[in-house]
Amino acid sequence: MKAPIRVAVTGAAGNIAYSLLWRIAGGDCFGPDQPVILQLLEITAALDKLSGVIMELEDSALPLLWGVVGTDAPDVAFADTEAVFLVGSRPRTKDMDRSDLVAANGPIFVGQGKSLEAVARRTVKVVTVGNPCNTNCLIARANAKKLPDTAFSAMTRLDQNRSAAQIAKKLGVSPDAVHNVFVWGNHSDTMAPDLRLATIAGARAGERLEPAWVDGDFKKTVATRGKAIINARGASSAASAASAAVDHMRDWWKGSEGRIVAMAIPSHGWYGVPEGLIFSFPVRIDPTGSVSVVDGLPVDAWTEARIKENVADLETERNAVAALLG
Ligand code: NAX
Repeated sequence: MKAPIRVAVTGAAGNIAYSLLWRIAGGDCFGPDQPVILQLLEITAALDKLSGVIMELEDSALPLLWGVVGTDAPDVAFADTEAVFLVGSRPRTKDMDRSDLVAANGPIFVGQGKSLEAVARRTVKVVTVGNPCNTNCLIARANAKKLPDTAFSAMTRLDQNRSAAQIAKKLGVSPDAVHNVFVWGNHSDTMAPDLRLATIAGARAGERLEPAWVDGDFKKTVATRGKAIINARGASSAASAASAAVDHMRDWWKGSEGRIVAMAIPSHGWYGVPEGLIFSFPVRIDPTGSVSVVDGLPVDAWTEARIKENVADLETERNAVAALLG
């Protein structure tokens, strides 16, 4: 057994965490030989509920779970952490639009960014899940200037997984056989799935998919899936979001084994995306956790329009939170 690592999860009494914590403590993220100490952050009003979650974690007798800390203090939750899942924030409800969500959740990430800078490991990997996740990540990153850009990411893996799952269902193959699907941009209904490099069991996916289906049902289903789940369940995606967060962090921790995956990271100007915006790009991750954007892909007219649309939306969100960017 390795020495344990400290992993923080915020919003730990919430719906996504109720699935995510067991996946992390079960070894799905960091491997079957990597013990973890979970450091769980909640608002003060939810600490009672969190204590129930902690009792359940203990009762699960998970061999890799070497300790659990529950707290309402970010400096305790993030102390010495090597991996952080920023999940805590208010989910969008039927009556909220995106600007309501930006206003409600942005301030949370100022304090959490400062705390990460103060107490997390310098090599920490932070994935932002709480929505609007790209802009929340931007706020956290801006308030933790002493940490490198490479510490920060936002999750578009659920959009990637939804895309792969739709293709697998259409063709009657395992989702595992669908590789190199990625998405561009913002985790919102403007995000753009890109299938041009997709393969199915090693063969080009494009040859097996009708363009009319890709441009019609496929893109519409993936773009509106979050809303469809809210309408059906009366609550936003939880177990699938937890699963995507596990996939995101596992690939970041161990490498993507040559596969292209989607990750929203601070732009260094790739594909004309302004410096610093947290934008989902196609990336490969090596076994040391180093993320490389797959640069130089041809950009067709549809993709160019989607990149511009997502940049415009993210710039609007950035302007709306300008006061929070330090
Ligand atoms: P829940 O409302 O079930 O849980 C959120 C938890 O966060 C609550 O327990 C709340 O007390 C806690 N919280 C609020 N402010 C906090 C703070 N300052 N510090 C620590 N904890 C805090 O929501 P859940 O369904 O778990 O969703 C969490 C977030 O994920 C939402 O913003 C949601 O919109 C977002 N999602 C992101 C997805 C993505 O693909 N990036 C998909 C799923 C989901 O929509």
